[in-house]
Formats: sequence, C-alpha cells, structure tokens
Amino acid sequence: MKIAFAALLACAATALAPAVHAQTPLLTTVKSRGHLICGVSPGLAGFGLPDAQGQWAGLDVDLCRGIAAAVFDDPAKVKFTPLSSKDRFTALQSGEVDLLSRTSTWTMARDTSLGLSFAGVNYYDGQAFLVKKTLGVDSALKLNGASICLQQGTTTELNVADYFRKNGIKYEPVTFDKGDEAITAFQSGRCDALTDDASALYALRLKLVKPEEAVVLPEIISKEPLGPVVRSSDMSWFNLVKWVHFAMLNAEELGVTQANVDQQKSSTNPEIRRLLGVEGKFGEAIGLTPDWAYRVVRHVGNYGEAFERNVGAASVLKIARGKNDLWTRGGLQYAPPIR
Ligand SMILES: N[C@@H](CCC(=O)N[C@@H](CS)C(=O)NCC(=O)O)C(=O)O
Repeated sequence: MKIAFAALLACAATALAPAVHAQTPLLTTVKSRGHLICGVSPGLAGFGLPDAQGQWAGLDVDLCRGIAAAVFDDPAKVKFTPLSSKDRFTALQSGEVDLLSRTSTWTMARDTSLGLSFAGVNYYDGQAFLVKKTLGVDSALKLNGASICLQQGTTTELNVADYFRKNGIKYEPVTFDKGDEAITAFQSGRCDALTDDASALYALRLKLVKPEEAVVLPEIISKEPLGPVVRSSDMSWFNLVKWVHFAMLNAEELGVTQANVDQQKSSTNPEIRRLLGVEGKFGEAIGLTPDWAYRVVRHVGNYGEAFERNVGAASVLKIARGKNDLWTRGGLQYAPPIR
C-alpha cells in the first residue's frame, strides 16, 4: 500500500512538473558565443560562395547576415559552415549549426520527420536539365537512355526518378557529392545531361570552359521552395529566423532600403514605423529590441536588394525576379504584416 502510494505521489509529481525542459534558448547560446553559426552551400554562386579573401556572399548568406544584424547589430558576426547536400540535415540535427541557409527544398518528409522545421521560402525554384548544344536535344522528354549527372542526398535525385518513370523513359544516374564534381563530370562528357535546381544550373554553367555551349532545357520538372531550416525544439528561434526573412520582404514592399532606412525612421506611415521599431515593441517576443528589423535593413538591405545583388541583374547570374517577385507585382513572395 505504502509503495503504491509512493508511486502515486511520484506520478503526480511528474504530471505536475513543468513540461518545458531546462534547455538553454538558442538565442541565449548564440549571444553568449558572440556569433551565429550558419550552415551554407560549400560553393554555389549566388547563394553561398566564399571569395578569394574568404568573404562569403549569396542570398542564403545574406539571410544569415540579416540574423546576425538583428541579434548583434553586426552582420559580420557569423561563422559559415559549408555543408554538402548529404550531410546538411544531420549537421543541423546534431547542433553543429544554428540554422541551415542552403538551397534546401521544403518537403513534407524533411519538415515532419527529422525534428526540423522550415522557416520560410527565400527562393522559389524548380528543377531543370542542362545539356550541351552538341547533344541536339531541345526537350527533357528527348533524354531517353541518357546518362544524367546529379547530387546525392537531394530532392533532385528523387524528382528525376519520378519524371522519367512518369514519362515512360529511361536514364542512368551518375551521382556526386558536390556540385563542383557534377559539373566537372558533365564538362568532361561523363554524362549527357546535368540536373539540379534551375538557379544552380545557371551558377554551375558559368564554371564550364565555354558556358555558351550548354543550354538549360525548357522543362521545369518540380517545385523547389528553398528556405532556411532550424531544429523544431526552439520555437522562439524558429520565429526569429522566420521574421528576419519577413522583415526583409516587408521592407521591400514598403520601399524601405539600405540607403533610405535612416530617413524612413521619421516616416509617418504606421507600417514603416512598426517595422523600424519607432512604434510598438514587436521584437520583444523574439528576444530582440524594437529596432531589430531596422538593423537588418541597415546592414543587409531589403529582400529585393539582396536578390538583385546576389542572383539578379547586378550579379553574374542575372536571374529575373519571376516567381520571387513580391505578391504586389504578381510574384509569390508575401510576408505577413508586423502588427
Ligand atoms: N534543393 C535541392 C538541391 C539542393 C542542393 O544541394 N543543391 C546543390 C546545387 S549545386 C548545392 O547547393 N550544392 C552545393 C555544393 O555541392 O557546392 C535539395 O534541397 O535537395
């Protein structure tokens, strides 16, 4: 009886124990470490690539810098960890990085079974094929029997299997660990086609000795919503990452740029005033001061500026805004309001 009573007490104590585990919030860890650790592509122009001085640049890199700006008021307080397609999710799960910002496609399996959560879409992409003009093929449907270079551990690998099966045609996969290896193999003729996210194909094509000798075929065979990923265990950190991306979008929509952000602080538009922390305390719930988004725009710019600089007109890739334009101009980029 005594034992049963003790067991009951123990059960009651467990039931009453706070459900929250005594886990240090990631923001606290990041702040005390003094820098953010961001998992990025090992070297993909436009998204994540170090220059000769080791300075990282790219759209994914700028999201990391935006988070560092929000937290530290210093976009340089980021350590970049290059991760292969195959290793990226394990590195995030193990805590090696604070987030992944690395051309990662939001899929149901990745979002629901890895203990990870996608915090937004910073680039709407789709998968395509690159071939040499000498192959004489103008459609992916004419690739029957082709050997196709691709990267391991990607949605690319799965989509190409679906596409060929669906269309009743055959192919032979030639798999690699890195984008660089795949393009080198394509260059040397080890495969007839290279398949990847369309944006990556434009970046990889520039690595060919004669880029003009290869073309991207017109078919887009999948949806590749690319975005940042965090561990699901820290809701507050998830919100912070999500809202840095939304702040960059809202800034663009409201005409707030890196160049005018200081003048915009005296704007009478209530939406701009809330964005820049002149009114309200919207940063508090994510552990930041009210001017968190001001810091993001001041150091990194708005989404459109980051897009143009890294993958758009002012970059080597020259990708049109297309689906990545704001919803107000017919694109898919849409951020919930700050209020
Ligand atoms: N979006 C796809 C593909 C992502 C991916 O890994 N893309 C390649 C494009 S080349 C990449 O970023 N590679 C980096 C590298 O190996 O340097 C996914 O999430 O599985």
